Amino acid sequence: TKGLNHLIYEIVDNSVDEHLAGFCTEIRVVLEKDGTATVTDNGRGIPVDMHQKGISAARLVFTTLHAGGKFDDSAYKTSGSSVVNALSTYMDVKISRDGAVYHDRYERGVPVIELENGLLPKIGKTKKTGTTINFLPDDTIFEKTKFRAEEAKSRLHETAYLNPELTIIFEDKRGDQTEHIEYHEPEGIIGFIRDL
Ligand code: TSJ
Repeated sequence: TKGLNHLIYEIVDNSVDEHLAGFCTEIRVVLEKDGTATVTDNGRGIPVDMHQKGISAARLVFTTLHAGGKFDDSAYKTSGSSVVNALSTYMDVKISRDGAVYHDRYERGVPVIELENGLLPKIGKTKKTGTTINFLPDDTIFEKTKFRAEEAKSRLHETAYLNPELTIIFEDKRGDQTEHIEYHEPEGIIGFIRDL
């Protein structure tokens, strides 16, 4: 159960990195009725350009295990996402950048979308930028697959204290009515101590 919730934090950490790079002000975490989690940010969007061997950079983020420093191009230092991908029944990816929405999808870590000349297909137009990940933890790997809201809220609140200019929105849609909480802690660690 600890590892299950950790899947969410591994994904969120990438958005926090984008915030620390100066490009993301809001992260949304949704626990969906179907047992999936959705993480959305308003950062630049994972780069989708051709990277190596004719494969989109975004595809490499989700199919390369980075431990050991083999994936040492620091511009693409997304971590954890390939592990979460391998541990998910499916993972759906939408990237908004350069005026388009790009789509990718995996089942137990294996891509199920065909690249078009090495690039992800476009499924729409947008003026926004950002990244959305939706995933279902694999119930053949995890004994229990129900995310724990209280633990997630506590961790996301701590992440907000540590990043005073970031807003983290949490939604739990699994119950009869949606729980909606916004974490924004402009006083940072000072506020954390006060609230303790
Ligand atoms: F990794 C991931 F798939 F899990 C994930 C990454 C999940 C989520 C919700 C967000 C992200 C993510 C990655 N948000 N923002 C970024 N940014 C980049 O990957 C990025 C964008 C631009 C550039 C650049 O040099 O132009 C470089 C990077 C690493």
